[in-house]
Amino acid sequence: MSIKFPFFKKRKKKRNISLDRDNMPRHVAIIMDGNGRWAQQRGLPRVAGHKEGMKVVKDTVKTAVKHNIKILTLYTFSTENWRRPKSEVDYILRLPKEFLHTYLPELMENNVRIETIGDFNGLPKHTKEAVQYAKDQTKNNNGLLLNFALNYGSRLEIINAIKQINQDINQAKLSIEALDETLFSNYLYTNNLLDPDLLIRTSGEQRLSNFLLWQLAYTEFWFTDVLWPDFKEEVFNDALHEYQQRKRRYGGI
Ligand code: V0D
Repeated sequence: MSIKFPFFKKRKKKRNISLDRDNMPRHVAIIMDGNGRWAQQRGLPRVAGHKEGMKVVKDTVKTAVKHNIKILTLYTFSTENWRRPKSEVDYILRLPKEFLHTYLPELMENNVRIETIGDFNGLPKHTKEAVQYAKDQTKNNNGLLLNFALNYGSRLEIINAIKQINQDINQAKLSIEALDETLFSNYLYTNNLLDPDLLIRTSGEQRLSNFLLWQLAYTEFWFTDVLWPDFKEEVFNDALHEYQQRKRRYGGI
């Protein structure tokens, strides 16, 4: 017979969710929203939230490595973000260098490869140099692909694909009859990446904000009110658990 001690019971039930290692999403994409709000709630400047969010990026990468996720795509800077106050934009565009200065050795140890999608050439020189260095250093790693969407916008990505396709047709490198979904995908920044299995957006907003419009056609979406700086491992695990539940349900039909 078991005796219960209700007074000793923790009020908050400890989450003990089990994850199926064989049923992980291969590619997870995240819109890391709520950094500015997190800071403002604490009476801190918005940039303090971005800095805290950067640390959470590192923790999230570690969790992804642990779960053997193949690709993690993070929406770090959208083409719309240029409209923010210049001081905030300047601060954000220095974060890659700071991040890599602190964490590149750890990323190397974890066999992480860094890549980017977006208009890389539209970034300031100092940002490009820091990120290019990390790409070069990690190019032979074959663990997690850590894919930063930097100066990324999905509609522009699609328009650029169309322009490139048109050019290839004019130069007789491609015939319009050959154009299908697979071929079109190859003209996007994400060519040779498989589409995301799971999209996460933090901070309560439930929209795509010009992120991976083509690539998310069949992706599971998961939204949380948690602000990005509070996106701890347990929250990520909740998302992965929910993903696995949905997959199981479909599998049953
Ligand atoms: C600010 C929350 C890491 C979102 C995370 C330039 C907004 C912190 C990087 C990073 C940003 C990018 C490339 C790279 C290594 C690190 C980063 C930006 C913003 C935009 F190779 N965090 N982070 N980049 N934030």
